[in-house]
Amino acid sequence: MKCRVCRLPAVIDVRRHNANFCAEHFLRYCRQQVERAISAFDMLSEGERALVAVSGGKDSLAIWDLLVEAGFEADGLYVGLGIGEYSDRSADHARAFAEARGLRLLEIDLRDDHGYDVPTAAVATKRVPCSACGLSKRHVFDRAAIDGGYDALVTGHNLDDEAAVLYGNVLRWQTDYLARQRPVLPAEQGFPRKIKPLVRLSERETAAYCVLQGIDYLVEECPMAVGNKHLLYKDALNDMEQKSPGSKAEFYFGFLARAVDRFDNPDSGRSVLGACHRCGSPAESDLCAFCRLAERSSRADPVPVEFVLPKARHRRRRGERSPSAEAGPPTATVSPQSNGPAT
Ligand code: Q46
Ligand code: ZN
Ligand code: ZN
Repeated sequence: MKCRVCRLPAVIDVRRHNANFCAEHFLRYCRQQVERAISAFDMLSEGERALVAVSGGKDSLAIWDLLVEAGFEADGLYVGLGIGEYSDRSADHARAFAEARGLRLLEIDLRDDHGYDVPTAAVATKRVPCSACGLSKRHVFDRAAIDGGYDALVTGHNLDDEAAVLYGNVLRWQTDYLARQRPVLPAEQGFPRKIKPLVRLSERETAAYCVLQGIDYLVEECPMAVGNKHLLYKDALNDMEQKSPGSKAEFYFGFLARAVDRFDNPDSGRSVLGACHRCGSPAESDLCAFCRLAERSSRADPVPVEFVLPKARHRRRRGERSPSAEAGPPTATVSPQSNGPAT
């Protein structure tokens, strides 16, 4: 197996491009894919400041690294979710990455700063943990990007994430979600611009990028992710990709090129929003959804993470594999591992 560019021994194959790369040219390929995404979708311009939502996993650390390498001013934001030891370990990886590179990492802790954590919110509001978590993260990231005067909020969603979300939205014909499933959402009504510069790279490629760049990311998945539908969709798409390389990219980029605009519906856009009386964020009523969740959850007794994990424990006891297993390691020489969804 030889590198497509220099003919030296390759360390990774990228089947959807029918290409193999040595370490140097694979890293160059990753940088080019990110630059192409940024310019093709007008994500970020020279001199603009970005805030990267950092989880300590491969995608968020890879995109932070790639943006800084590309010359952008990019700070990180880590949100402590209170998901037991998993959160402690993710914070360690995010901090170590920032410290080693002299980058600025902002930190917000749901328990310290808002009086609750994800397991407690899930029980107090009778939501599934990922729903309570997603709502919290979206609010905290949006708020921090606006308050910090950043030009864009960056998330580490990769091609696998976007194809899986698209698959789920199509399965249920969630037309409102389909209309908003774009790699860049402009700033509007008190929300920051949101960009996903990793959409041209697969999960396996961002993991390989980290391995080759010496980025020590958290491999472990969030314990709440086990059994969630996003991972099932990823599994289904991985099966297809293995038999027909390039399917995921065709599915996702074909949607962006030929279908997403068809879901535009002026009546289904965000209604004109007022401001939350408590935090000032855009809201449909007196309190925004986050403040309602925070108010209920901060009044509840703290719930240990184990309490909201029965399904995951049950699956592990039965010896089932995690649905996030990837389509196979890149090569014998680079063996990055998978972890949970982006950010
Ligand atoms: S949403 Fe769900 Fe993730 Fe939050 S609870 Fe874990 S798996 S971290 S991206
Ligand atoms: Zn090469
Ligand atoms: Zn609010």
